[in-house]
Amino acid sequence: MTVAGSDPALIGTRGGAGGVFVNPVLPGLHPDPSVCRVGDDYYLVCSSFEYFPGVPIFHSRDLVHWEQIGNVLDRPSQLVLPPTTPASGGVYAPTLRHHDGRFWLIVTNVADGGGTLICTATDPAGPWSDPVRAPGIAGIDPDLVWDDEGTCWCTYAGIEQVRIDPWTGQVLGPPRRLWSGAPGAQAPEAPHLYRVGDYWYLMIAEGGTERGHAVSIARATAPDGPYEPCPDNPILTHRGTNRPVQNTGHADLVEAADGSWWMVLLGVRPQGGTPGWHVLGRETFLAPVTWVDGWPVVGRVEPVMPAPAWPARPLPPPPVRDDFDAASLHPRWLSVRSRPAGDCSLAQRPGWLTLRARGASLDDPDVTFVGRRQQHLSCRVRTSVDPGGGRGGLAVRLDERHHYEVEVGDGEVRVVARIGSVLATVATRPVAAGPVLLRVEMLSTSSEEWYPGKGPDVLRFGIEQGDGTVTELAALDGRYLSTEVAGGFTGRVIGMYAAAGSPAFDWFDYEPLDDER
Ligand code: 6LW
Repeated sequence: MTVAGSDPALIGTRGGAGGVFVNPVLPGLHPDPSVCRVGDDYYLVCSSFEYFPGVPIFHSRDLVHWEQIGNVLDRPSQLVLPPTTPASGGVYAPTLRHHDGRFWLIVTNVADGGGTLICTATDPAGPWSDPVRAPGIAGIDPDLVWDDEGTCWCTYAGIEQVRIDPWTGQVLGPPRRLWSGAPGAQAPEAPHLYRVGDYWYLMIAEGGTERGHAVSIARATAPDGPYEPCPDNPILTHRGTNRPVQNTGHADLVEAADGSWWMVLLGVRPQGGTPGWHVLGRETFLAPVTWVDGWPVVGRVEPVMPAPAWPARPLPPPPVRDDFDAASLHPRWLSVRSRPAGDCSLAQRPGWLTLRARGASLDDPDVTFVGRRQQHLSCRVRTSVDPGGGRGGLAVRLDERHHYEVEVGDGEVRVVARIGSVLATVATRPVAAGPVLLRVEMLSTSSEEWYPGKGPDVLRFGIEQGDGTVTELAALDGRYLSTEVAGGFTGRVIGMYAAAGSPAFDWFDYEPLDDER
């Protein structure tokens, strides 16, 4: 399969040689990107919702290839997501900035006991400080910027603004409404404020994060306005088009070391027939920006785009297998809401990941789960699980109400589908005691298979014998694990879970099957 609208000969170059790069630059559930530059290094953060740890942080030397260097909120003193946190609640839309020799991150935790949090670090890989709270910020999507006098301005969804002391979280005056984008447009949000030349630019998202999503901008000669809208707003939207990337919005700007400007933004890749289903969540895309008459101009956001002028800095592909031989989990691994140390152990059985059950299934907001984002439209995931006297397996999760899993326990393997209020065991088969190799393949709909009602992909669940023989147990339509069906702001996360006792996992393979990388 090829990326729609792209030249297959260029696929896989990801910048440099062919003079192009491949979008999304951060595939899978990586929405609401915020980016900053320090010298020749770029850093980027995303929303993380009900998953722990929170706010993944990435490093790049070329804006195209990104390596995860940690998570900003990686310990309970920084982030508590109680079981009352709904799916797609939790951690929304951070802003990352570098000021006066240190990194600053401001973010909203919409969970009970959360609020606006500000953390700081000298090393972006961490440790990050425990957060200070900013109860005077009355909206999501907070941004921080400093003026020449050193005053820090916080601008948030609405669009409102207040001066703030970022060290204490105290606001230093009443909030002021700045500008709300196109009259009548829904959800003016995601503000970022930049000083460029003589102007302050206020860039926002509007129209909602679905197909109507857009980016608009206004400018003023002072950070608190008055703001004059760009005559060409919205400066970016894919609404009403048939382009492969949709929902483009929630953007941030960065000036590269060579003086060129770039936008990072969220977008989705709907698959299948009509109305199109996106299953990987909202992903991070990159687009060049030019300045014309004092306003930024962004073209179409395409799957393959002309690369930046500087040499590409590709990264080695991540290993297919995690053997669970390290002392701690890689930062890419996510748990649902919390990860109590005793419930997730690499030491209990060395070389294995042992999970101790809390909730009895993926329906439970408190389930013990360790997973990673699905990042490719087509991929294969395998794990070897020894259920011991318990129960556990391999799940593809959208939220508590939308998940498929293949589970082992009580002498059998079963495939279970939860779609809203419907719960069905779709296949069962006896298995001997001891480790069982579980697998799921996600296969994206190809253009030959397309018809108007065709789903985005098929999920094939099975078990594998030692000799590689595969027994397929069930093939399920992927549309029910899409954002268009489940609702919310996230995408698929695939992982291991415990439903009873303490199942142990020897390894976990994630193998891309897309041609594009
Ligand atoms: C985020 C808002 C948005 O706070 O979605 O697309 C919300 N934009 O700005 C959650 O990601």
